[in-house]
Amino acid sequence: MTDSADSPAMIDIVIPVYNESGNIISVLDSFHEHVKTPYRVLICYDMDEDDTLPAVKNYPRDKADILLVKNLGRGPNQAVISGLAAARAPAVLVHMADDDYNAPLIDPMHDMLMDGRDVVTGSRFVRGGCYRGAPWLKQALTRTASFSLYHLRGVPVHDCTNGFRMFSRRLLDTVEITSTEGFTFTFELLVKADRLGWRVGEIPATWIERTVGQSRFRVKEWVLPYFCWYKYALGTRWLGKGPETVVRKTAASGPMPEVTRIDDWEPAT
Ligand SMILES: Nc1nc2c(ncn2[C@@H]2O[C@H](COP(=O)(O)OP(=O)(O)O)[C@@H](O)[C@H]2O)c(=O)[nH]1
Ligand SMILES: [Mg+2]
Repeated sequence: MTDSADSPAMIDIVIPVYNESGNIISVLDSFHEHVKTPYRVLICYDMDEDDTLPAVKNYPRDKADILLVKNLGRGPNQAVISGLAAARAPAVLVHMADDDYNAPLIDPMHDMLMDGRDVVTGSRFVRGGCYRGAPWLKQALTRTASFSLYHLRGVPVHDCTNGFRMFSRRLLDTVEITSTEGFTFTFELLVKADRLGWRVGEIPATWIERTVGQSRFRVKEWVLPYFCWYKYALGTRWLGKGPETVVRKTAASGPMPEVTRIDDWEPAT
């Protein structure tokens, strides 16, 4: 375990990974090319044998400051939650390992966060955004949920479930995350920030189905956990549920994940 507090990073970029050796280098290159705000990358993996780890170990040290975060549980949601627990920067971005096209948005998202927002979401469903290549059922549910929730005044942004989202330190230090499935952490943090009465913002973003590897998204298994947060969002406006109903983090909240500096990591023998 290493202390992850001694970093000058203004943005900690949390990336859940599952065998992403074919994608991760172009993602790290995209950060190096486009992000001017000091940042650090937290690679959040499940298995010691994950092929992403040797790939990032070989990445030039002068191009990225990288920490490895071992998932406290299993699956992408817990991996991200583990990364959020290890993050220390004032702004924390969740970014997917098959996305090497949104990096130009990171500095503007950081500017929006510093301007007083607690969540800045990439939005696929606004002018300039795009959502391409997902299976039809996932597309239909995602678009319907986002469209209806915006128009029912559930949330003030047009994309409720995008994982590509930046969060403030204040929000991460305040809210207890209870989601366990899919990528519901992102829906939960959005609707809780809104219920707290804190500002959320959006920026047009792109989402394209991966071309390397297979999606691990399980639409039918995860639809109910997503629906819970849909109801929660409606409860804020329509049932008058206020900030006092948002479960707060306590000092004792959650175990800390194992964090390894990339220099200290060795492949399992
Ligand atoms: N740690 C971890 N990361 C995962 C897991 N499944 C997916 N991911 C990561 O989550 C991100 C999005 O996964 P993907 O399968 O592309 O989902 P989709 O974009 O919704 O189709 C990628 O960075 C994956 O590597 C998992 O079981 N554990
Ligand atoms: Mg994907």
